[in-house]
Amino acid sequence: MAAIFGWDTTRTLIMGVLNVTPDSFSDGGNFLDVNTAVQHAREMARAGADIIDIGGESTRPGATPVSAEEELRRVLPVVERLRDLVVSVDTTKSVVAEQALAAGARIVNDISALRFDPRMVDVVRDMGAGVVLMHMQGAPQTMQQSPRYDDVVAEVRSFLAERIALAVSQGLKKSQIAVDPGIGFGKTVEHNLQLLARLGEFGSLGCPVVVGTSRKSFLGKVLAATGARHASGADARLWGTAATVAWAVAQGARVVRVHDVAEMLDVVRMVEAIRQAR
Ligand code: HH2
Repeated sequence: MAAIFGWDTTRTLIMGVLNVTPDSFSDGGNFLDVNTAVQHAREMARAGADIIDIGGESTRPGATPVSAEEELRRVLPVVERLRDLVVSVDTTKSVVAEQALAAGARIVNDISALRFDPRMVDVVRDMGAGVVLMHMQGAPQTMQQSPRYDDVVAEVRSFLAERIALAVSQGLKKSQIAVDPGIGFGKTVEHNLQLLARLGEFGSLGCPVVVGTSRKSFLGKVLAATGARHASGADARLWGTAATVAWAVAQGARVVRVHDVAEMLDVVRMVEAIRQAR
């Protein structure tokens, strides 16, 4: 049986998104209050989320960076109240990761793949946490200005292979690591589509693949270009998300990071049922 962050499962795991930020692109401002955030996390868990991914800094293109103090102020009180759930902390700062892990989080979701903070690898190793290594070209402030690749799939794949090797050379076990192609992080619509189309090529990295397409802007752009009925509304992002989640699971994604947990759970379980019948 294949392992994800050290736990044995053949199921695809659902990572429910909880942004305790004022400015995240889809749920910004909704969960700044601790009680509201905790309640939403519990609703996602009841709806079927295996992991609750808590972020205190928006990574949307052009977002304002926040200090470690502010990120901790947003994230810690929520993590502390969810000790009974599996929590990942979406951060690039080692001090935030360290304190969140001490407060009960079990996974670090690092969109910089351990690059932005040299101490992050030590924290993950010393605290025995799981870690998601995600690809991003550039930094959130500038990443969408003119993303460029010769072969996006080959370049993202070789970046992730290097980051896995670095992490292992610093003492992490491969079983602690998952990888993520970073949909929307320094990528055009076409780059995102190519990464999804060839997602199966990431399987040979030997780590579970995480995919986050949920409600991202490329969905609306693709649908608008086809003249689809819901192209510019929230529905486009929901049904577009469903299509990409189904595709990603069929191509071997082991974890899907989503906002709409109940809906995407149905999508994931349906794809798994079809796969089992094969
Ligand atoms: N996407 C976002 C944030 N963190 N982490 C991983 N591993 N993969 C992703 O695709 C990913 C991520 C962006 O989405 P969201 O958290 O909804 O928005 P914001 O960054 O504005 O808070």
